[in-house]
Amino acid sequence: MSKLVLHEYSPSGNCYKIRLTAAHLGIPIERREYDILKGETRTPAFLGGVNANGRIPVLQVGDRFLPESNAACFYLAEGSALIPADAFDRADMLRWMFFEQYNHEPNVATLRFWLAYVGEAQLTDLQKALIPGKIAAGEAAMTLLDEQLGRSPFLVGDAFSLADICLFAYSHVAEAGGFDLGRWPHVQRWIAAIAAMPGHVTIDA
Ligand SMILES: N[C@@H](CCC(=O)N[C@@H](CS)C(=O)NCC(=O)O)C(=O)O
Repeated sequence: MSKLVLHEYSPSGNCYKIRLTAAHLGIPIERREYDILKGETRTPAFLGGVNANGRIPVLQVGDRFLPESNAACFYLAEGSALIPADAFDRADMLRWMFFEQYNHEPNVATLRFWLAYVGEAQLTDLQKALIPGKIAAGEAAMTLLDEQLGRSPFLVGDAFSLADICLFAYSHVAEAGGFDLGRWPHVQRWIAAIAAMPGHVTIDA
């Protein structure tokens, strides 16, 4: 495999997903830190050379750059047990990863970032106005997760997959965004099970 470099902001759950995937697979990754609060992913050098979309994470594979956290996890896990062999289960795993990006991350992760990293006093009026909707949508996403995890130990049946890694990343730190994990007992059980797995690394490792 070509040399791997993760362009990241280490508190980000999107970046953590990639480190967690790599840790489970025993893949070494070099890390390069950017302070997104200082606009370090918006410089001409970053936009021109790393990601024209101005965001981390970006997984650099040799001299090629792969933005989007879930795509990077998928690249690392190709051919491993983190991706189900069965075609339906594999598509179902992707279903949860798309759900994560559309319903979960824009609410659960954004509230954590706004409240725990930017700070409520620093938010724009527009951001403040968006908070109630994000709370409701984040709670709905966590409830859906909880219902699924009440039916099976992991999101896609009995086997731990990328779907679990990608949804674990922001679910386990959801309280920093104001969500009460006590409302979702199946999610809590799943978080504890993942945190106890061999190969696990924490978000601040
Ligand atoms: N869909 C993208 C989201 C990437 C994203 O929103 N990154 C944030 C940090 S988690 C970022 O780089 N923000 C800095 C900025 O927008 O300037 C992914 O999953 O990788």
